Formats: sequence, structure tokens, C-alpha cells
Amino acid sequence: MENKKYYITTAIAYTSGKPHIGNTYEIVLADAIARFKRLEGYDVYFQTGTDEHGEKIELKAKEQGKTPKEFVDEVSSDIKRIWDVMNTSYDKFVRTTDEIHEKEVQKIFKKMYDKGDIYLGEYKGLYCTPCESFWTESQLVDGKCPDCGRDVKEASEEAYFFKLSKYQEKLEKFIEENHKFIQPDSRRNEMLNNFIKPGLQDLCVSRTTFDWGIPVPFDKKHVVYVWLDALTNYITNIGYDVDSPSEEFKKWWPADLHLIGKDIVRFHSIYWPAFLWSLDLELPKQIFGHPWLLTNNDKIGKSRGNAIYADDLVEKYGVDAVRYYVLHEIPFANDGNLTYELLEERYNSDLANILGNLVNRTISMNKKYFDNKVVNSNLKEPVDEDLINTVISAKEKIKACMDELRVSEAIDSVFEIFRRANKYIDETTPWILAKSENKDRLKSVLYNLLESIRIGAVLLSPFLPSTSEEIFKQLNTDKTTYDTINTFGAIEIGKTLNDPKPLFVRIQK
Ligand code: ME8
Repeated sequence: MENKKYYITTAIAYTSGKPHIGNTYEIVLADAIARFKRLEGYDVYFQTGTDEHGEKIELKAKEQGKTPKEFVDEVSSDIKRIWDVMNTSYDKFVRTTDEIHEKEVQKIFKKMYDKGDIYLGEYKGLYCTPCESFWTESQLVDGKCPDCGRDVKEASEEAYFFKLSKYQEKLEKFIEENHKFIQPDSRRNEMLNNFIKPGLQDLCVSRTTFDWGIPVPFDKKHVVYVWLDALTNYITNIGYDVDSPSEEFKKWWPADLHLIGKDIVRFHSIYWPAFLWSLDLELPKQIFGHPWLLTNNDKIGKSRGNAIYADDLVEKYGVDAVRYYVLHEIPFANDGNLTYELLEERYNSDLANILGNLVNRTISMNKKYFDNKVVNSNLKEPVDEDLINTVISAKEKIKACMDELRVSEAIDSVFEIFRRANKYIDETTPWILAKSENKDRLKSVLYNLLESIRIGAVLLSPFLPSTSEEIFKQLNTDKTTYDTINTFGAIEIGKTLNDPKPLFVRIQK
């Protein structure tokens, strides 16, 4: 039987500037989910990329005296570089300026127009330039844009409209009936009660006030609205075509998960379903609006001068320390906070003390007492049972968390293994066992520790892939797959371990 497929996407980042650690959190979160699915045996396709059109980007390029294309080429490659610095395993990095995408967006627009879902009208409203959004008077907050809090201006233009209102009832019913479609529940309720139930107005899907966009194919003074352009990236890049969708498309669509931030759930759970229905396509299985990362409990913003960048953090602390921090520190439904102080605290307490020390002490003791050889006497004592149970039951627990996208709880459960193993060292005191004539009990104790570390490293691999690799290297084992951790005892007797090497060196304050 073929492996089950799993298609996961992140939002495509705006190429308006270098992504901060909050934007970077999203790709790391998606990476952990994608890697976990691969570990489970899924055939995974993981897509990310950049969103490159729009007035804001056109203006930014102008400020820097560059053409929009020169500007987005630079920013997009910087974003890709940061995704790579974070060791993320995306399968494809897409750009909305790719020809394949631009051509298909034009075909999609035309198909919707021919169908009668897009019509020509006139738009009058209050426009927020940075957000590229029109607002009605009642949507404003203190007279300002409800999304970013900046000034809006009156604007009117001839424009094409998408018949969003036509899909209102169908969408309401769909979301009511499919409880897991939008997660977490707080986001789902917000969409239903604040946006859908009060009524959906037709959506303006073209602009004439700037040029940097995909031209409407049959009316070239208009460019396609950025969100229609951006959202369709999820299908255009896997071989969707309005006339003849490819086999690749049939394989991967519908997406299993669109992972996005909480601020853009509205676009994904209202506009996107309507666009898909207009094209007679199925909806994605799930949209997850993750919480935000704050810095010093404040919203991250370049203009606020508090932006922290992933590559700077990686240079200072290493990639897995940064991955650990963002994955662990942002819970399922609440914003997380980043400060250098907290990061260093977590680094020392969790990575250096709990994980690093465990691995280093165990492998060092095995070197000292058994010359790096894996040995076991199978001498069991009651104290072993709790360790083994904790280690063996972790897999199901972590899988259950990951199925619900509770990633920070999953990583905590991985660390439960390491915590329990440290306690086992205290309980069994190997250095005292080493003093006795007969080393049999010591053999079992060290074996149990090595095996716990191996199982922990398998489960750690989606989150901290390089650390996990390094542990496997020191253990000199190729027992690294998901099915090697169903039972306790796969690490091979007689193998020679590699010399211990500290995984995380404590940070001195
Ligand atoms: O919204 N913490 O792009 P973007 C966590 N181009 N996530 C954050 C964050 C923070 N502090 N700040 C932003 C766009 N994000 C569109 C998407 S998709 C078809 C088009 C998240 O560069 C944000 O929620 O502004 C979004 O999911 C992603 O970073 C990219 O944001």
C-alpha cells in the first residue's frame, strides 16, 4: 500500500523586508510538523515561499531606487536563506513572481469572470495602503485601520468584484459542521461570529492605483488583488490548471494543513474557501492560525525598533537552541514571549542541564567503565520499570499532541524522557555500582540509559534535527526510525560508541 500523503503549507511571506523571528517561528513550526509526519511514514509535501506583489512592495522598491523585481529578488533570497539557516526541510520554495504562478492566476481570474463570479463594478471606500485593504466606516477602530492601526484614506476606483456574498450560507454551514476546519476554536468562533454571520460583502479583487501585480488578462489597466494572487499559490505550484489539472495536483490536493498566523485566518477561512468553490475544488482539510511571538511582551515591528532576527540568534546560540525556544515557548493558543534572558535561561536549564548533561554523563560513564562498548546483563530491578514505561509510552503521547498540533506540549513530552532518565541516574547511582566487584547491575543501568537516550533522540528528531543526529552519531546507531521505538532494547550490544562530546555548552551570564 502506498504511504498516506500529507500536504502542508506555510503562509508565503511578504517580500517587504527581512523576516523577523516571529515570521521565522512559522516555518520552524511547519518544519517540526512536516518532519514528524515523515517520521511517521507519511509521504509529505511541504511548501513555503514569498508573496511579492502589491503597492507596499512597489513603494519600498522605489524608496531604495530599485525596480520592484530587483527588490523582491533580493528580499526573497534573504528569506530563503533564513529558512535554510533554520534547517527547515521544505520541498518547494515558491514565489508569486514565478511565471507558472502568474500565468495560472490569470487563467483563474478569467475562469471566475466567465462563470459570473467576478464582475466589473465601482469601489468606494476607506483604503489602508500597508494592508492593501479596503474598510467600511464601521470596521475602523478609532478611525484607523483595524489591522495595523494606521490612517486610512478615501479611495474610489473602477474595479472587479468577486461574489463573496454568494458563498455566505454555504460557508457558514460548512464551518458550523466541520469543527476542526479552523483551529484553534477561539479563531473559528471569531470567524463565524465576527465576520461570517454579520454578512459577507462582495470582495474587490482588482486594483488600478499601482502596477506591481499580475495584470487582469482581459483588462490590462487592472492588476489582480494580492490576496487572490497569494492564496492561489497553494494550488498553482502543485500543477493546478483550470483546463487540465495535473496528476501531481490530484495527488496532493486538498492540502492537509495551511499553517498561518492568527492575523490572516480571515483571508484563509473566508476568501480562500469561496475562491476554491468558485473553481469547483475541494477545501483544505485544516487551517491552523498559530499565536504570535512577542518580544519583551510587545508586538514585533521593525518600526518599533524591537525586531529580533533568527540569523543573529542562531549565530549566538546555535540553530537548535533557537528552534527549541520558539517551539517550546509558544503554546497552542496563546502568544509566546521572547527575551534574551528567557532564551538563555531555557538554554541552560533544558538544553545544557537536562539533555546535554544526560547524554554527556551517560556516554562518558560508558566510556570509563566499559571502554565505549554497549553491554547489558539484563539484570532487572523494580526501579527500571518506571523508566522503561515512561520512555515507551512517550511515543503515543507525543503523536497525540502532534495530531492536535500541540507542538509545545509534544516537545515537553520528549523532554519528559530526558528528565526521567536523569532521575534514574540519581536513583541508581552508577558511580557507586562501579565500585563493586561485580559490574552486572552497572551494565544494565547504562544500557537502559543509552536506550532511553536513543528513543528520546528519535522522538526529538522532528524538533531538533541536528542535535538528534549528533546523539545518533555518539551512540553509533542506525536504529533511528519510528518503528525502532515500539519496544525497549533495540540499541545493539557489542557496538562501540563514539567519544562523548558536549551537545550544549552552558552560557555564562
Ligand atoms: O501575511 N509571530 O505575510 P507576512 C508569529 N503575505 N507569526 C507572525 C508574527 C509574529 N510576531 N508576525 C507575523 C502575510 N507572523 C501574507 C501571507 S499567505 C497566502 C499570504 C506570521 O510576511 C503571519 O501571521 O506578513 C503570517 O502567517 C506569516 O508570519 C507571514 O507574514
